[in-house]
Amino acid sequence: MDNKPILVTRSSMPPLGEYMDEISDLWESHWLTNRGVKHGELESALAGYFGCDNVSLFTNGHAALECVIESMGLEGEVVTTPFTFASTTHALVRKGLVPVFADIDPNDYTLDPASIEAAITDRTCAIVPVHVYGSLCDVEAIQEIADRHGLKVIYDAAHAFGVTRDGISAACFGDASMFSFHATKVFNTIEGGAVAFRDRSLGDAMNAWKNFGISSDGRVLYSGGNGKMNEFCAAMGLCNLRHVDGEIEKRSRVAARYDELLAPLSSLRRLRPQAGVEPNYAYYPIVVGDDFPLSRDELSSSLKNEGICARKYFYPLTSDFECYRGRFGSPEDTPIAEDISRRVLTLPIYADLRLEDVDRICGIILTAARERG
Ligand code: T4K
Repeated sequence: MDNKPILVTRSSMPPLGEYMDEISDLWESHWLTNRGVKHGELESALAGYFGCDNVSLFTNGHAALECVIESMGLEGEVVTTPFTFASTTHALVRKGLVPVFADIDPNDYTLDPASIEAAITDRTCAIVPVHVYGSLCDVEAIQEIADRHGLKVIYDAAHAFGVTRDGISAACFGDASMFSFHATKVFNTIEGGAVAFRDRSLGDAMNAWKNFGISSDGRVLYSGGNGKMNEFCAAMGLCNLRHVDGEIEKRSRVAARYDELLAPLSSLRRLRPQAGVEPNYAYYPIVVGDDFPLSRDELSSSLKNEGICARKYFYPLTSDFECYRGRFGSPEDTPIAEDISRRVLTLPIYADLRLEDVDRICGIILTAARERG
């Protein structure tokens, strides 16, 4: 067994020949971007995969999130989670909205509906929950709250590609869902993202926004940006989409091995299955309990010393970022999120991670616990 460093994830890539075949016609057409053929094919293929009517592609997930927020014309406060990647909070602030942080559920780390309800004021215009690690939010409770208060729901579904509940894709909940197709995600287009959305008219606004605000009849309607996915990224997506279910299946075997080997360590909390949810095994988070002999940071260092790059996704809370400190409440306002972010470590997981490497990672954790315990 070699002891090469193992990073937290590794991009899935199609066979090289398949990608070469997919891009070869670009050398005929010389059409490289601006809603090309591959772009159209990928939008249709994703709508089919998600089982939803409307999908709009973007250069990346963050641009997609900013665009859908702006296209909905939101103003005021948005109830959201601080337990997320920087992008979620940044998108709200950059669009002139005020994030109001609600707390998370200690079991699946998604927004707690009761905490959402408590954060709503007469200035609230929307809820932006995150399907963290691919765990689905309580979509029914959130929709019920949104309907009662007349709020939009935009899911940050960056982690939730391929996740279904009772056979329904994560893409089908709320008014819109943003997906990231970054290289580190379960499904990637190198860089890329998409919005799946309910109201077809939102598509016209988003299409204009991502092309400098220019509408299909040539009028300039918005001070838009440039968020167009290019043909090489769309081609990567077409190839990766053919393999993504197999990649998720391989990830499930990696997760099952972690589950088996870490089960004796009751002080390391693992993700629990959610009723009716088919997960995508995007991340493998463990939450280090008080009764574990090492702290989260000590465990992270023990792994790093052996070349294993686990990551503290998501620490610190976005409410504790230097650029936001004191502006939108404080981490103490969301004590569960604060506690989890200080204890969580995401272990390496990707489709081609060898089971013997999982054995090695778990061996390091078990040895560290035994030596300290
Ligand atoms: N909302 C949420 C909840 C998100 O998690 C994200 C992105 C977004 C929104 C925004 O979506 P995008 O605009 O990115 O589409 C990474 C990703 O850059 C970021 O996309 C992702 N979330 C975040 C959770 O993770 P870093 O700074 O941790 O990435 P980095 O460069 O350290 O890479 C992590 C590991 O991935 C490396 O150790 C090795 C592997 N890797 C990385 C790259 C760049 C590869 O195997 N291939 C690669 O090309 O942020």
